[in-house]
Amino acid sequence: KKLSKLISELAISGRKGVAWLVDPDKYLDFEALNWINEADLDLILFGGSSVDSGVFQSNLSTLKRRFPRVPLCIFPGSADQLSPDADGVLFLSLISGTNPEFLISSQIKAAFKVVEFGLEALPTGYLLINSGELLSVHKASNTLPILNSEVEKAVQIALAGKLLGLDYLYLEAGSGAKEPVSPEIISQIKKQTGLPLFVGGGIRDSKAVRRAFDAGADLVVLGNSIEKDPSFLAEVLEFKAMYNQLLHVN
Ligand code: 1GP
Repeated sequence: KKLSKLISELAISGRKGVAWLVDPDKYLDFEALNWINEADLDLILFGGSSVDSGVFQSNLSTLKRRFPRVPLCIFPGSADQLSPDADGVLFLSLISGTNPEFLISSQIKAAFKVVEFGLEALPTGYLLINSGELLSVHKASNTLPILNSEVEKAVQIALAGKLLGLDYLYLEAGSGAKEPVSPEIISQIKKQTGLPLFVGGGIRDSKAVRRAFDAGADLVVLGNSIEKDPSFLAEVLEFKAMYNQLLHVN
């Protein structure tokens, strides 16, 4: 199934999704994830800020072999992180900053390869928003986050992204953020753009997942918390199933 179809089905139905972010640099402990029912996991995102390309390719193939039925989308930290073995790529533009490298230059570098590999590209506005912490994504991108208190500014950027034709928005607090993107910003951006929203960074318990879902996130992205405790993925998938069920009963 095409990734765009999967995401628009979620956004249109109001059902919520969970995406597991796998860092290509980290050892993948599949034993710890043996119980996962593939059907419950909506999406795997694969990528990171600094990755050796050999490790990237081999871990991606391993992941695809292990979870053949879970859609696998590249979340590229650079133009080198592309592979024909994935189902698609978040074609990100970091619109919360003004670093040309991440606004357009990396995308130019990647363009031929994306087409050659036949990857489905999801045009996605990437916004870094948190409570003022500087995390690895800020250092890597050489941009500052929008603050959780700057609601209007965040909405303005998101709207500009929509007007430019971006189909998806990824609201990112940064991996390991102390505070995730605020519900207020999520809900205002959802209300004023209507675009499907990925929300990630610093989400480490079901309460935070619920807050993001309630505010309007379509897909919550979880990285660190699963790395630390793989059973958290089970917990969240169960929570999501319950949330979706309640949503449809009421
Ligand atoms: C980072 O949004 C993701 O790009 C996930 O962040 O690792 O904090 O879950 P965490």
